[in-house]
Amino acid sequence: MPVRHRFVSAALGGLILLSPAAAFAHAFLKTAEPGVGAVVAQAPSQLLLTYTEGLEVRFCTVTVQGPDGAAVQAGKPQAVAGHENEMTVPVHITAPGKYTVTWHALSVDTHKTEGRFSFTISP
Ligand SMILES: [Cu+2]
Repeated sequence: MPVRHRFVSAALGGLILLSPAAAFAHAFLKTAEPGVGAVVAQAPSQLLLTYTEGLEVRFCTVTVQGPDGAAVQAGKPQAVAGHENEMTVPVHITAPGKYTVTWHALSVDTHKTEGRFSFTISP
């Protein structure tokens, strides 16, 4: 799928951006740990984000906002060896509450996407 998408992009250039089919080939969030909307008992030491397409991790950014609205200490996204659709982000979470993750991704076909989700650490 990603290979075919790259071929089509190369062939059609910017026109592919206008095609609804292209939307499926961009890097959208597929799953996350902690999960989207999940309530978990244990504060994670890292987030794992899995996308629908391969990522250029060094050009991806992830920020996390804590229950008080303050920024949570989060490290740079890290590539996951052998899983080009995934990245991990070290986080320092010390309190229960609702956390909001905002991500900007650059996929291997150079398309940018962004999104946001929340999870909750139960008291
Ligand atoms: Cu794309």
